[in-house]
Amino acid sequence: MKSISIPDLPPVLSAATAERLGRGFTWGVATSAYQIEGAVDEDGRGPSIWDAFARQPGRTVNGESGAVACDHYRRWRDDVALIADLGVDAYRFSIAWPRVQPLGLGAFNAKGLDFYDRLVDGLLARGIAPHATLYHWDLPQHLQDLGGWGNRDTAFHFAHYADAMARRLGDRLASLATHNEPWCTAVLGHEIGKFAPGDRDPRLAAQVSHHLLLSHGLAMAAMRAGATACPLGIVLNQSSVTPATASPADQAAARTEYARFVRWYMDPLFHGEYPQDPGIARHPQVRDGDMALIRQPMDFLGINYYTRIWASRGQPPLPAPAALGVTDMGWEVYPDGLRELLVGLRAQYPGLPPLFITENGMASADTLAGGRVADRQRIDYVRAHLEAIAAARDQGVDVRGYFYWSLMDNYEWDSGYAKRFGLVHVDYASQQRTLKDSAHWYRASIAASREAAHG
Ligand code: IFM
Repeated sequence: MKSISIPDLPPVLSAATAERLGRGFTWGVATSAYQIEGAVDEDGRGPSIWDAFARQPGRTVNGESGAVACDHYRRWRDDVALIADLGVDAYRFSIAWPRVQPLGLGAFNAKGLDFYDRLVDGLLARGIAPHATLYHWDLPQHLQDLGGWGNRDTAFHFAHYADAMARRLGDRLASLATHNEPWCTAVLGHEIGKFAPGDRDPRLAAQVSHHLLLSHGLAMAAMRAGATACPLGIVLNQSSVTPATASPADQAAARTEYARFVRWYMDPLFHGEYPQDPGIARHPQVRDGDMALIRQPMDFLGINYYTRIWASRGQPPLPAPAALGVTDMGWEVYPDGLRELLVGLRAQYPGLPPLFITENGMASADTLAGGRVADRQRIDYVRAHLEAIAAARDQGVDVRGYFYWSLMDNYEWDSGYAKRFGLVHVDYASQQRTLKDSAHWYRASIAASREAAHG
């Protein structure tokens, strides 16, 4: 990768912030399988719910799918070199379940398994720690045909798949997470219909959320029984919640939103029960023993944070004042929400395992001009969120690392390819990768931070 010097690159992360992040802080970048791999019909991969969903008219912008995406399945060697060039410690990726077990049950696919073996070995050969996630939304279509996450059996199939992957890769992984953002699977996929499989059924969504948590518990039990060597955990998307006004009604709305978004997953995982909130009407069917299975010791918790939630009752939430602007997704930039969230979690869940910010980043309408992408807003965004993490650490929160979302521009689900989250720009016609200014800044900041922390 050609390194160019950027004349007016903003100053790197301050030495003071780097010292507060600590010596062993993990610097990483993240992606997921369906968003980058492409090659959906190659080497025996089975169809996933996202292949089917993207084919339905009107579901995604311009009908775009992950069929080609960043062609990472074929270009993975170059992409590993790109990751190494950024100077990060770690890379977070997901395993495509339908690539390694095309039907989601029964036979595994040797070529799919070999792909992840090669990827993990390639990362290790360059000194990059591989952090894998087992489920980042690409359910094998065959399981969907059998009822998907609405069918309790899917949780047991997932545990079997998890156990197989842990046996295959666990000796070389730096961590293994069961799910990425189960709230998105349950709510966006089954209540709002924005994501695959596109259902609009709140009762089903509540049951799906329970089956996802159950599948996490079953998978953890299976992987522990198999003496998996690497740390095990889960990745949740979370936000702080701000009431639109100080009125009791808005305060109550904020409590309900927090219960729906954060506590709905955290309480079962750490307290063994679902939250009771007057604003939550639907509860899933839970069988004896389920909650004990869900509540199991974890070695780490991954948190994905992008923005805060505004809550109000009776009228639509106020538009956020957005002092620091909004991203190309229309999401308010609010770094202090990350600090607030983390400090709250520490108080509410004693015994929390070490935390990693497994995703944080922003989409911007980046353009490549003269070999350069000047994405100053992204640099400001990352810096501010790293400072928020340092502030949370000052308040006693054990945050051990940060993964920028995303390594490179990729398929942003129903938004297609228009939303660019990457540190690296991708020209989809040529598959040319170009480091944005933020990538140069991230690399320089990591180097400076290591020096400061060790100094
Ligand atoms: O691209 C997604 C990712 O797949 C999950 N977390 C949020 C990102 C940005 O929307």
